[in-house]
Amino acid sequence: MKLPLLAILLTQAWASPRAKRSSFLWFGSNESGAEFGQTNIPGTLGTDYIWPAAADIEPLVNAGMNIFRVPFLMERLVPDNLTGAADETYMADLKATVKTITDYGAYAVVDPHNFGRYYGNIITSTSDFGAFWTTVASEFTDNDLVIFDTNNEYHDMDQTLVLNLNQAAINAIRATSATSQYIFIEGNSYSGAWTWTTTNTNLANLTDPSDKLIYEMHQYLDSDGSGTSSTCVSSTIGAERIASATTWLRENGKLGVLGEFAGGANDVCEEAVVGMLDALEEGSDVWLGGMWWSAGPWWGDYIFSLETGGTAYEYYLGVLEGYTPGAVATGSSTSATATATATATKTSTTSVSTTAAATATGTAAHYAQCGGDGWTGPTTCAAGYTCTEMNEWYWQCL
Ligand SMILES: *[C@@H]1O[C@H](CO)[C@@H](O)[C@H](O)[C@H]1NC(C)=O
Ligand SMILES: *[C@@H]1O[C@H](CO)[C@@H](O)[C@H](O)[C@H]1NC(C)=O
Ligand SMILES: CC(=O)N[C@H]1CO[C@H](CO)[C@@H](O)[C@@H]1O
Repeated sequence: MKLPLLAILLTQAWASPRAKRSSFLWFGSNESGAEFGQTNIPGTLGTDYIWPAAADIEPLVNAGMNIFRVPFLMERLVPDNLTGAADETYMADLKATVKTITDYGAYAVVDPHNFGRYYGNIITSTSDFGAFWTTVASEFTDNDLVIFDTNNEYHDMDQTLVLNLNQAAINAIRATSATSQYIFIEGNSYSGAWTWTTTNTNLANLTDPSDKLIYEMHQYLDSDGSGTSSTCVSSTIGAERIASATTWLRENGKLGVLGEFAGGANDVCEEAVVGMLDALEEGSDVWLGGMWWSAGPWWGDYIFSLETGGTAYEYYLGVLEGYTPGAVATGSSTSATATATATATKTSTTSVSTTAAATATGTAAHYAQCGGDGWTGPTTCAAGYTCTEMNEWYWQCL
């Protein structure tokens, strides 16, 4: 689809190197914990795994983030078999975590972090997979801020099976009354953006009666693209690795989201991350946003931790803030400004309670979202600003 004229004009108006205003619908982070302890299933809450709490999420909401991906394990949710009943405690905790996120007015991505496998075996039964999704989607039918992510990072699987599993999930979700929520599709080969066009082109054939499919791709910037090293290939590798996927989305009339990305805390990676996010924004006719990998309470000194005080929180939060929906930020950030911004955010007195209240009932502030498909927040703008369509998913107060 084409960028509306207004968006083009605004993009140009803001294209000075010193300032930019994000046109993303979504920008946020993964929130890890419930998928931890994969060698101990079901394992014990608090020992093997943990759910992210409001205290983990709130600093990122205050930084402007509005989407959080919640990984969990299918084996813990439906321990007996894919068609079986949910474990009541794990399901209740998943629902509580989702509610914590959506009560902030943010989107919660429900992410079975299973790589297309169940108890280590590739899932081959599309009807069983559909049954699993019936169980999950039935719990979230009345919350428009929930997004269903069919599965994390299919890999080394038959390509037609990946297509069929995704379609079975879509069909099952829509057969419940969950017809208004977005569904995130993932592909084979770890859903990599850089290999999408050589691997996942058949997924263009997926269909959704509600027409709310988003192609979720992942991209890391180390040499093997695995996200296991803090060394990036080059300062331009980010933009390079997503370029062919951008073209694919456009040529096929699809929309995408970068569901996982990260880079190490160093200059080369920072430039590569900024270059990738700028390229995504330039492609915001097809890219709706991104999610950092990852925040969560148990990351410790993990190279990409976006948990308060973590490596990426200190180094990258100031950079990432510039890409939150409606944000106006200086074009370049350093670790020093990131830390300063993070500190200011933490000690801010007008924090989340204000944000949440405004989202539920009040007026939207200058640059805030005020409409678009699936939007349930305020649609009137603060005095002096007009709710303006950026695209069908995103209206904002200008
Ligand atoms: C699946 O698990 C449920 C209990 O959750 C049980 O009632 C059912 O018989 C199981 N089905 C199969 C095929 O094992
Ligand atoms: C989509 O499906 C059609 C009809 O089955 C098929 O001809 C086409 O090759 C498929 N497209 C892709 C990209 O696989
Ligand atoms: C890059 C990265 O951190 N990937 C992680 C994705 O999630 C799984 C499960 O938590 C981890 O095993 C990977 O290391």
